[in-house]
Amino acid sequence: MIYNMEFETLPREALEAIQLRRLRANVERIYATVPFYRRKLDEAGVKPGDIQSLKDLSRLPFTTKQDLRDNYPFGMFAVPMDNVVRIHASSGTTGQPTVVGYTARDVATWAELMARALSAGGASRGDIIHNAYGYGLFTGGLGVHYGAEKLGASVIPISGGNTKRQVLIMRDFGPTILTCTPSYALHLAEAAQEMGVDFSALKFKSGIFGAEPWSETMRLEIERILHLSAVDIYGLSEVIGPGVAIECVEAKKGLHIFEDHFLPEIIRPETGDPAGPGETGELVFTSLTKEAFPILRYRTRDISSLNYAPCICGRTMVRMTRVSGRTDDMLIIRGVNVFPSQIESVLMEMTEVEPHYQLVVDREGTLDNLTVNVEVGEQAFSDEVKDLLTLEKKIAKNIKETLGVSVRVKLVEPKTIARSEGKAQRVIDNRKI
Ligand code: DLL
Repeated sequence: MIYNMEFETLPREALEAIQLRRLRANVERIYATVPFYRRKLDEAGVKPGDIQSLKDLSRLPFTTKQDLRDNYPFGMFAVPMDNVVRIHASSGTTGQPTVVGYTARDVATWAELMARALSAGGASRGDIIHNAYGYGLFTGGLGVHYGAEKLGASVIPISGGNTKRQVLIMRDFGPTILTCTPSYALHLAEAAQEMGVDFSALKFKSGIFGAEPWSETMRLEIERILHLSAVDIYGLSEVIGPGVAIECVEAKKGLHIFEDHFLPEIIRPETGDPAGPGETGELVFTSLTKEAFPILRYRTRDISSLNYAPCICGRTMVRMTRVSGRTDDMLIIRGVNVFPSQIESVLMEMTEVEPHYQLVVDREGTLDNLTVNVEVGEQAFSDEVKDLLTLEKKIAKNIKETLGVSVRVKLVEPKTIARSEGKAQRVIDNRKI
């Protein structure tokens, strides 16, 4: 269902008029309030008044993660701390976390966008949402929570972890919508099976999964195992958190971006030039309405493309293709560019393996080697060694044929790859150590 009929179905012309008005006001305000941006705009020789059309967006300088780090923690806030009611931060596995703030109005905007998102994903009043995204500095838990309440659904604020208890609550409370990372969804299903709780007997209709890359074949696998309709939700702390874009449950063909609040672009990552229509490149966002932490042309490093074709669901908002990976996730194995999600696609097409895998990159001399560790079921593992070797060869051959890269494949025992409660760690890079 469309939560905000007026905005989500705006004709493009009307939408662009709103975007331009908001963009101009935003740049004006940012220039006046954030010294960092004022300096950047001055250096680029652009004045807020120069923004006359949406095309002028490309005159503005980019903002990078490094800029956020340089201004750690609150240097890019555009309002006094008195007006900041919430602070979140990205997990920051490498280096400093990036810190973002929200005014009361930002929290309300975010709740509205998450209500739209949950609604697009199949939720409505009367649904019970089992929210297993982590609560805390991570934006997933609280983002979904506020959206669920705004929608009028009942939210179970279970957060991540304590997996067995989650299964009991799913059995007893009868939630109808599951929200968590796709990798945690699989972990929950596995725990349920061990506890004798049958997912097909639970009441889930939809799962709203995101915060990490997952492939189309992984979607099918999750839908089969969890007996629900799985949709992809995208977002990032720097832009607002979850609720930047979501697939509609009707089409599941690309994620509608809430363009009345965020202006998307695709650029060529090497040059920063705008990509052509439909071309795949790096996603860049400019916030249009955020008060505490507005952002201009933020380079997400996420790889996607934009599709302006109409969607069967009736929403007019542009769709981004699922994020296949990040520019900094790309592995270069003997000259071949490889994204973990491409390996995942090949693995998930094979019925012999389980949806649990990890990639290990090692350097031997000057060569980088990729080892794909993937689990097989109990049955396969008890087969003869020669059968396992044959399967390893078959997987390596499929990867070679699809991606053009030679990898080592190692079948591992069931449940030996670490399960995640949040974002899965798919790649172990031993080259950095
Ligand atoms: O992961 C926000 C979020 C929470 C999104 C819950 C969806 C659901 P960060 O921790 O700042 O925010 O991480 C943002 O995660 O730049 C992408 O690289 C990745 N990411 C998020 N959603 C998806 C997705 C949250 N659906 C970073 N597919 C982003 C692929 C995703 N990658």
